[in-house]
Amino acid sequence: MKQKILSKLKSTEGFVSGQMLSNEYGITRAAIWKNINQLKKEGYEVESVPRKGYRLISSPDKISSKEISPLLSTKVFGKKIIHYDSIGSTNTEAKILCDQGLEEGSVILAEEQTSGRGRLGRNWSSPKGSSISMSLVLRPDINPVNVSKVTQISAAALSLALDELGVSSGIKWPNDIQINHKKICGILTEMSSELNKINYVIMGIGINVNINKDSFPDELKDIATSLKHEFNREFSRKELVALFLKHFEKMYFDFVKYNNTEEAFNICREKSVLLGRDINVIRGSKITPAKAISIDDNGELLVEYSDGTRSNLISGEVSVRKK
Ligand code: BTX
Repeated sequence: MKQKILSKLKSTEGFVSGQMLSNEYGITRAAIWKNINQLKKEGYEVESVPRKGYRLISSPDKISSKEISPLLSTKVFGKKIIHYDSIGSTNTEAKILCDQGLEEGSVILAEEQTSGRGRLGRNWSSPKGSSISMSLVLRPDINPVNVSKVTQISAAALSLALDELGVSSGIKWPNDIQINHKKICGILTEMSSELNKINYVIMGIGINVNINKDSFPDELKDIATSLKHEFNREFSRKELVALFLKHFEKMYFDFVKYNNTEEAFNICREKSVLLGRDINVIRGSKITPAKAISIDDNGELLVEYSDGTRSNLISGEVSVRKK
C-alpha cells in the first residue's frame, strides 16, 4: 500500500486528496495518514494541507526498489531489487539467496556494508548512505572459463554510465575504475560452478559516490577517491545505479546470447589506464616489470616482459610503475 501511495504522489504534480487516495485504494483516510507517516519516517518529505491533501516535496537519496524502479529502462536487471539499510556483504547475501534459487537479474543493494569484501580476502569500505554496494545475480549458460569477461563488461558499463553523468573515468584492468588515478570503484565477480556448468555468478560492485575524502580510513586516503570529492558536488546514487544497469544489461546479453564482447572490450581498451604503460605484474611477493600491450578478444591483458617474452594475464594484480 505504501508503495502504491508513493507512486501516486510521485506521478502527481500538485496535491493528492486523502479522500481520493482512500477511494482509489479502498482503505480509510486514517490508514492513508498512517502510510504517509511511515513514508516520512523513511525520509520522504510530504506536505499535508487540510482540504488539499498530500504533496511529495522530496525523496531520500536511497537506493531502494521504490526509488530505483521508476528510473529503470531494463527488461531483466532490477526487476527484482532487494535492499538493505545495512548488511555484512551484498555478495555474501546474494550467494545465500542464490542457493535458494534467486533468479537472474536480481539486484541486491545496501546503504552500507559492515564487512564488504574485495578480492583475495581484502576489505572493501562502504560507508552508509554515500556509497553504492550492489550485487547482480547472473545465471549465464556459458563455459565457466569465460566468467572473468563479466568483470570487464561491468567495468565498461560503469564507465558508460559515468560518461552520461559527464564524468570521464579510466579503467584499470581487470576490476577497478579510477578518476585521476585514484580508485572510485572495485568489482568482485564470484562464481558457483561445476566443471562445465555454472550454477550462478555474483557480480559485486562498490562505488564511492558521495563519500567525503576525510571519511576514508587513513590507509585509503592516498589511493581512493569519490565522485563528490573529485567534482565538488553530490551525485544521485539511484540515477547512477539505473544507468549502470541499462548499460550492463545490453552488453551482458550481447555476450551471453551472441558471444559478442566487442563493445565492452573496446571501451575497456579506450579507457584503459594501463595500455602502453610500464607496469608491475604482481604474483604473491614476486613483482615482475613489464609493459601493458593490449587487451585481447578474450579480455585478457597481453604484457611484454623486459626479455621480450609475452604472456596473457587472465586476472590478477598489476600496478603502474612510477617513473
Ligand atoms: P580489490 O581486492 O581489487 O581491492 C580491495 C582494496 O581496495 C583494499 O585492499 C583497499 O586497499 C582498497 N579499498 C577498500 N575499500 C575501498 C574503497 N571504498 N575505495 C577505494 N579503494 C578501496 C575490489 O577488490 C573489489 C571490491 C568489490 C566491492 C563490492 S561492494 C558490493 C559487493 N559486496 C562485497 O562484499 N563486495 C562487492
